[in-house]
Amino acid sequence: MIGGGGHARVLLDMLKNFTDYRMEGILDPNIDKGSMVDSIPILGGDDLLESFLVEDIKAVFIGIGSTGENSLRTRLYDEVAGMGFDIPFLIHSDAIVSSGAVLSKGVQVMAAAVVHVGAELEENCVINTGTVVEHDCAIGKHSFVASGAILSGGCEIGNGVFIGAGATVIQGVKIGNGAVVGAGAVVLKDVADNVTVVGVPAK
Ligand code: JB2
Repeated sequence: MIGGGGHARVLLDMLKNFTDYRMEGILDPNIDKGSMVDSIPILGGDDLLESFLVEDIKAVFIGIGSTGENSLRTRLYDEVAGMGFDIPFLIHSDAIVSSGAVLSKGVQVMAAAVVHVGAELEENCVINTGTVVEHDCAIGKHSFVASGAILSGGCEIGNGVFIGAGATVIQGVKIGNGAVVGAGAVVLKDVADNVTVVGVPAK
């Protein structure tokens, strides 16, 4: 696990239900080596990744969340993927994901989220707790959809987008690369690249 903060703890909790992985440890340069996070040991910093390549560690999870700024989780994902590790997608056992949705490497779908038919989730995007991704939405790589957001049918969300908790995006809206939607916003119109919108209706 990369990172030992809040998002990582939610992932560790989720992974307890999986029988196909045994969690070896956490890499976090800011937590004392040898200490424990929810019974999982801190092994050290990211410099250890190189040594894992020759051991029998096949899969790495990016346990870095976002509160509006996706650059850390994007950089770490690209580094880990570039080294050749598998970064499997994860679906919480209490999420609902249509068999007609397409999930790429590194995608995380958290508890009580719903992802409907035709949705396409690109690499390393996170669909956080209780979010609804309606039919035929496309979500670009490294984007983070915070808890309780609703993306109505056919929305197109770019790369590296942050959508805040409880935001609503109405059907067919396009949100550009790097845009930020504030918590609770109601987005009725397209949002350009790298623009932040807040409020109801969002501006
Ligand atoms: O370069 C790094 C690095 N930089 C910071 N490599 C590794 N391996 N880890 C790094 N970190 C670590 O990420 C920090 O030392 C820290 O322990 C962790 C981030 O934890 P934090 O709890 O601050 O944020 P988070 O991204 O896990 O969770 C945020 O986003 C979630 C979606 C929080 O605000 C949560 O409340 C929120 N639910």
